[in-house]
Amino acid sequence: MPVITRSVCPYDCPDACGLLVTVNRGRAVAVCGDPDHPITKGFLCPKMAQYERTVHSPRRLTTPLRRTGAKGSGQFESISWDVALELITDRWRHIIASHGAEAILPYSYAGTMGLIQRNAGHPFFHKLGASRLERTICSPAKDAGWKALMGDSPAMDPAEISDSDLIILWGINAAATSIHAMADAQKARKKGARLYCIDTYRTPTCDAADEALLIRPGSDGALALALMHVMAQEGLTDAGFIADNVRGYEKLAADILPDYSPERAATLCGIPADTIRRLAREYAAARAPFIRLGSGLTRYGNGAMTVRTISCLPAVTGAWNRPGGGIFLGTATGGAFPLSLVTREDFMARETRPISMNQLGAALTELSDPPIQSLFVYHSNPAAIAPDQNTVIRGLEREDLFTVVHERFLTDTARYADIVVPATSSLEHSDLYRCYGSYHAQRCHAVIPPVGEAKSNWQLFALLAKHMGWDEPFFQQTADELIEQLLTDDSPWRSPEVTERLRQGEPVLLTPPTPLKQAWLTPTGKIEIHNERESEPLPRLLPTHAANDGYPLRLQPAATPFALNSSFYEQDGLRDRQKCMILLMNRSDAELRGLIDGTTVSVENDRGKVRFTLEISERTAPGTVVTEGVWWREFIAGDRGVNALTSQRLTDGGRGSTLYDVTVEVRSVS
Ligand SMILES: Nc1nc2c(c(=O)[nH]1)N[C@H]1C(S)=C(S)[C@@H](COP(=O)(O)OP(=O)(O)OC[C@H]3O[C@@H](n4cnc5c(=O)[nH]c(N)nc54)[C@H](O)[C@@H]3O)O[C@H]1N2
Ligand SMILES: Nc1nc2c(c(=O)[nH]1)N[C@H]1C(S)=C(S)[C@@H](COP(=O)(O)OP(=O)(O)OC[C@H]3O[C@@H](n4cnc5c(=O)[nH]c(N)nc54)[C@H](O)[C@@H]3O)O[C@H]1N2
Ligand code: SF4
Ligand SMILES: [Mo]
Repeated sequence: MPVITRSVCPYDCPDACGLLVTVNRGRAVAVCGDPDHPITKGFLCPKMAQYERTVHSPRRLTTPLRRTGAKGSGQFESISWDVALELITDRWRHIIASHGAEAILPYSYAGTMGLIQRNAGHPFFHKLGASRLERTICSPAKDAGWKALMGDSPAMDPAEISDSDLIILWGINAAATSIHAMADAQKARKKGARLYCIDTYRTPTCDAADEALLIRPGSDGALALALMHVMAQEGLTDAGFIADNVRGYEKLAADILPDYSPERAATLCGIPADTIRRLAREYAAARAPFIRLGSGLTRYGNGAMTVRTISCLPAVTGAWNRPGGGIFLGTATGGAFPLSLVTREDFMARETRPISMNQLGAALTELSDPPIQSLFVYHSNPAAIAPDQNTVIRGLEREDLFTVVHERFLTDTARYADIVVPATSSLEHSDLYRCYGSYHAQRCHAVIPPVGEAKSNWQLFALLAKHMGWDEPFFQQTADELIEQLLTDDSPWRSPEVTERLRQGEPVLLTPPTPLKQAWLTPTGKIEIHNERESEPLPRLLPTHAANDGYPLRLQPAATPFALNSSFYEQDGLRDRQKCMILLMNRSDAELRGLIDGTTVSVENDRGKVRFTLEISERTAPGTVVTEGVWWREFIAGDRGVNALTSQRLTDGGRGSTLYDVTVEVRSVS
């Protein structure tokens, strides 16, 4: 008899949806959205609607593998777990003896977001004394920009969007990346809210908005400053709110805003001056304007400053004071569970060397003292997702580099491994999930047995600890025991009743201990538009990195609704919906270069050359080309993906990635 069990979507998405999984004879046969989950409300994105096809994909890795061909060739033989663990730990003992443990680099990110499995390697590598990875590919510039203005103030409740009368989806492709936020925005729109979308190309989110503004990549700071310029000039700011809550607005108005007239901003950001004026007046006149800020605009050399500048808007208009008004970047629920019980920084004998995950290429090819001798990758696919793919691959090809990959599939990265070990999917292990799009949390158990000989991240590190000869009881615990420790601790975020419901596997709402939108947790207690602790004390437009690279077209390596970064390419149906690795280009740019729709083109810059199929499209503005998705190499025409064009340069705050800060030239391939 089929049984239906609750689970949680493990992927790096703001929603952490509640799942109902139908299991028959140890196999997941259907997956649907939990109608009782307050965010999911019974509907899933197209990626997860057939999750069973990922879980039981014929491409799943089922045994440990040892490389038999050249690095990257994908030739392997099956070996036992015992042999794999011995090979790994033997080699590490030699490396530690000759180079020290910092010659070992763990690389992990967000294949699974569960608190136990995601962080399972931390205690192991802390005790080993390995180099430490700065896990900064995604949102640190967002955090840095927010912090510079708002300090530790918590995010507003995103559900307030339903009270808003003017919504701006800014640098977020919510129709693809935050489908439940998109649904909420549409519901508010039906109630009368006006919906704007500000993006660099016409996404499905733009199509669903009342008005879409297409902006030049990396120039949103100019738009935000010009909006404030108009508000200042026309007396549209909220002087009372500013006097009580804001520090340094007068300095901004005197020293910076005069430089950003709508006319000047129009030349910088490409949005007409009249449109800027109209938006400024509408925004200021709205009762409760709500901005949902995405990550697109943060991935530039000026990303943190852009976030900080846009986040000034609800402060100068006093939008924070009204239900539905404010800006939402994402929730931070780190305090809800004592995560240090999992990550165990105290296992580190001393602070070890930090290495940016955005600069893996440089780490593998340039670092000395000690050079990286072993790379251990788990729940990440750096050969595909990390910037500057050519340098990353040059590193992975090093004969003297001992690479181990723990994976569900033979990814681009796994193809370069010396040893591959099979990983469970989320339906095969326990975990505890919180999310960054709302204040929900949920715990789940395995609903099916492991596929083949797959082991969870937690089990893998327990086994590695055993093979290292470590006998601490910590590494002998099960994931369930560790989850129970996270739940046992009292926390102001959850009452005993909420904790009990979590234990039972129900989705619950966590309660942030500080009241939202009421107290500004900055050193001065005010929103700090002027912040002298920053190297730039006031918001202003900073340049992007690629502005001076000397290539004429801006490249946007954007998200697709049918994959999540490089995940989900194992599902044939989802891949078919993306067709192939496409480059969207405006007709005028194509004509200028004599490029023909449907043909193969080469996209080039100093870092690489990548082949795409050209699609001439009015979805992109002249000067900007777009590709969606992070394809696996086995499914593309050339031998490099989009990240052969992106760079290892970092953001202005938070040392984040600058994946959108890219310029290129495009040629036909004859
Ligand atoms: N379907 C799907 N869902 C996903 C993902 C996925 O790959 N696919 N990825 C997940 C992850 S890890 C993350 S971090 C989130 C990211 O989700 P989002 O926050 O939506 O971020 P992006 O999709 O990177 O970028 C959003 C939009 O910003 C635009 N953009 C780029 N540069 C600029 C700019 O300078 N100004 C403005 N205004 N817009 C700009 C891009 O064209 C894009 O349409 O989504 C998560 N959800
Ligand atoms: N061009 C371009 N590059 C990008 C982006 C982009 O939009 N465009 N987005 C960037 C962003 S925002 C992010 S967050 C990063 C994401 O980069 P990653 O975190 O590397 O994300 P994925 O590409 O989803 O790869 C995750 C891998 O983990 C594996 N996995 C899943 N569950 C488990 C598990 O339980 N255990 C183990 N061991 N493995 C598991 C999956 O099979 C998958 O291969 O990519 C970045 N790179
Ligand atoms: S990827 Fe996001 S929208 Fe899709 S099921 Fe998972 S949490 Fe929900
Ligand atoms: Mo991300």
